[in-house]
Amino acid sequence: MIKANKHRIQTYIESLARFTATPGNGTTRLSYSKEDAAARRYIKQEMANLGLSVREDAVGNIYGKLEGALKNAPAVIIGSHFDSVPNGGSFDGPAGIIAGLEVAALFQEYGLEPQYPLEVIAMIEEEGSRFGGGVLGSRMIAGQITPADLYEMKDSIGLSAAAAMEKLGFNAADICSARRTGNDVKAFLELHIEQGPLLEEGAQDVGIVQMIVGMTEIRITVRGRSGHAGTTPMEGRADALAAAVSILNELPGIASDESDLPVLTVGKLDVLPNGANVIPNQVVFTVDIRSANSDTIKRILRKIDKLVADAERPGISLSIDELLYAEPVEMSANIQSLLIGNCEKLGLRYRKMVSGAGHDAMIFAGFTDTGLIFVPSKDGISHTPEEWTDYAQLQKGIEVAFETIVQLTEAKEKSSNTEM
Ligand code: HGY
Ligand code: MN
Ligand code: MN
Repeated sequence: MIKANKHRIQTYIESLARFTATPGNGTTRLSYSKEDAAARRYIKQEMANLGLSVREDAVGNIYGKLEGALKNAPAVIIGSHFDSVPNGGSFDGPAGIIAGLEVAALFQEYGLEPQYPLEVIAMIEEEGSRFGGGVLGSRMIAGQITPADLYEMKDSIGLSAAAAMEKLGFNAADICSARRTGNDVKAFLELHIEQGPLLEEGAQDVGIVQMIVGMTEIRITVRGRSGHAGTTPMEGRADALAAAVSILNELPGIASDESDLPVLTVGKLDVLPNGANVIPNQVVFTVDIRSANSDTIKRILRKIDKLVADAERPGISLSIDELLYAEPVEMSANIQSLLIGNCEKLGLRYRKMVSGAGHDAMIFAGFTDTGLIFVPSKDGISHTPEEWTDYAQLQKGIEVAFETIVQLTEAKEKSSNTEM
């Protein structure tokens, strides 16, 4: 059995973790930031060191390709994202990119030639931390985003995604050239940390994801009238925060009233002009809703629409923008069975599971055979600097990914030209 190189895996993870805007306080690596640019240079260099042909698409996704024996054949892609949440961990995203790098390294070390080309991918803006919504790199690959969308998406200082990518030499107008389809992608495999407690609690090595829950992210803007905190009577105020609180108070109950345990999170909230002695004239907050049942999500959205309508009053106006909507999506049964067979072949404990977290895999599943495997997260935590996966565990997950990529690319040993 071919063993992955634990030391190399650890070096990759620790090297990527260096590219953060908050050293000592987790990974903060926003898309198209200077930390992105530094991480990008490192990833491209490591791909080149592995003998992969390296390119970036028009919007900044990075590819490293190992040509296959079959010319112009659809590729098998493995990878994940290299952006992060603010003060996140070292493994969320990078674990999947490093799985791709390590698989490519093993192909080279053991003289394996894929029949179908192998592509390692590192995608931007899966978290949506800079421009909202999320899975943006993969949605651009899937053709779900237009150049106009990229001019409309703004970061916290009002810079558009189009302008931000241009600073790194990418070009929103050329987004169509980033498009991939089932004609040129045979399969996509993502390895990711579980970001939950189940594998650790069950002492399993690998999670085989059957489906990813549906999710939506909306942004609610409440507009009022600012004024002096001391001289404006309470009567007649158009206090945007007071109106927002009337909605915020009701949101948790809307989710808990549902029977199938959806989750609802208000993760971002901005109060403007944010002065202690100024009545707020604008409040903007996000609502992240997830469920395995899309009817539940739609029912919750309707209830929020009503809450927003009821919050209208003199001087107060409200609007809702949808930043992301993704239906629940099944992972490929074929790839699930390959993954299970490889866990059994390697003597690894596994469990089938549902992903409550979103991943680029949910977008690739819309146009190609897609698989997603999890490795355990210590104490089930993620999106914090304390996020951790033992390197021995990451190594096991990568060995399952390696065996599966060998099958998907129909790799053969170069010398004897025999099947693996
Ligand atoms: O939000 C998520 O589920 C993922 O971490 N982007
Ligand atoms: Mn994440
Ligand atoms: Mn992730």
